[in-house]
Amino acid sequence: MQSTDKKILTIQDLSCVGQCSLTVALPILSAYGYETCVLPTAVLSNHTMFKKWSYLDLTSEVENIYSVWKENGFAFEVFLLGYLGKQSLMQLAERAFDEFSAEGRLIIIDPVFADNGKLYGGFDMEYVKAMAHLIRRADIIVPNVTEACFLTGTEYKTEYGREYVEGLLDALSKLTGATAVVTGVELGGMIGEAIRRDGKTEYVIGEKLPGCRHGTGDIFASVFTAEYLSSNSLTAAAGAASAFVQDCLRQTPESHFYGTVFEKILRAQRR
Ligand code: PXL
Repeated sequence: MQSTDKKILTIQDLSCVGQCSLTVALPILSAYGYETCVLPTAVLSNHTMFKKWSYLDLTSEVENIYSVWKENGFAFEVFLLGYLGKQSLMQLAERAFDEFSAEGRLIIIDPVFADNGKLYGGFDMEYVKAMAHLIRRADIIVPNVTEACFLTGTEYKTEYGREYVEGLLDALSKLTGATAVVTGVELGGMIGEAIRRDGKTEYVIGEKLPGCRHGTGDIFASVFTAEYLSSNSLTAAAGAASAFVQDCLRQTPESHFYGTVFEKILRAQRR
């Protein structure tokens, strides 16, 4: 099977405005040539970094969707999880792994609940605990440093060295056998990923651009997934995804405060 013959199911929210979750994953994975199926966990007016948002939880509809999927016999080779929003959806995600997996399936989980040392609006430690349980089902996890700290009960720091990062990776590997790709690792004025697979650590570190923008984690996870499926190399996929995010940040004007402009970079790749 060619990598682009793999069918991806991405499970995350649909934020109508804000360039995150499904409105990022769907165009990116599709542009890379993957048939991308979606399971929306919730519909929000916009993401939760705006002052206000509406929220429609889709837990009950997911049950309906699953029963029809069963009848239609659907199965997916790849699962990419992002923002789930509620613990009930974690249980439903586990059911999707059990009921709709094709042979050789791969599970990539981006825990999506915190950044910059803080939980996103609407999350609490119960959710974090449940996510620490869910990630044991993953093949690859892509938490940022804040999420890795919450998941492992490690103190969040803004200044640290490799020892601290190694400690985080050790703690993650006690929670899950998954390969860990920790994003937003800052070392010596640079930024990138720390990757732990089978006890070995690798770093993919590059230039740190000024400012920080919403949605970069979702862009990273989508590009990383697509690149990993085609290259089978964690470091190549992390490097390509970081470079993509950096290109997006360079295209994002100061005035575009609520998200990251990724569309122009996707379009440029087509030329
Ligand atoms: O980008 C992560 C994300 C996804 N979905 C929703 C969010 C956030 C981050 O705040 O609010 C709804």
